[in-house]
Amino acid sequence: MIDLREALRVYFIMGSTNCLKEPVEVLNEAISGGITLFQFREKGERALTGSEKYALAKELQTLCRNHQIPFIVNDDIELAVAIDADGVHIGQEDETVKMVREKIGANKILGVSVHTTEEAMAAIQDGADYFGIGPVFPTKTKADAKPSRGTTLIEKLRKDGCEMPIVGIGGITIQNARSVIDAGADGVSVITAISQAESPLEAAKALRKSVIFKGVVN
Ligand code: 3NM
Repeated sequence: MIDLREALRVYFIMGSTNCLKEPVEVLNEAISGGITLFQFREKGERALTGSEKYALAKELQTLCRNHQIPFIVNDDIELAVAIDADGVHIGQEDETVKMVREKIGANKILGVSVHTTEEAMAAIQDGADYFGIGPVFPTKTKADAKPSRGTTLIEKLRKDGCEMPIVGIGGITIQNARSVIDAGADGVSVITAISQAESPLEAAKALRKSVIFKGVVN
């Protein structure tokens, strides 16, 4: 069994539409730079579908397996089950948490995006393993992202005694990542900070350093 809190530390999300070069190359660099988990999120204009999406998922999953990096699929439960992914991540608009848990079984990781305390409580009841909370900072990557609200919900949940593993998401960069951890998150999830970097390898390295090395408080 993996240590989920550890695996969530440097959480990289990507699909073909986010990449400036070949997705497999970007992910390979990100892994070399020290990401701890990968989510395949094939969305947006010109996103792959059908057999092309399946083939890319398999290729990226193989790369993750070779490096013992957990591989999670965004939204597409059928794909996750078909390729035996390590888990899925869903939003509030997708199938209910309960239904997804039933479909994937007890052993896969189930991440859920939550925006309120109520959503968080319901997700715990229904079998979530971790929360994605965002957007912490403004982001251009998700067209329908809600207004950014900083780390207020992360702080509130921790203050209320919630021990669920949490990752912050949305507009997170090497510069601001530490503030998300300091607010109580276990990790940061990023798309742009790594996938659009000139060097995804150096970006992943720097992000890992800012998240994992403690004591560098400005
Ligand atoms: N979900 P970037 S924000 C996929 O708020 C996603 O739930 C969000 O991309 C949420 O790191 C977001 O480029 C986009 O800002 C994150």
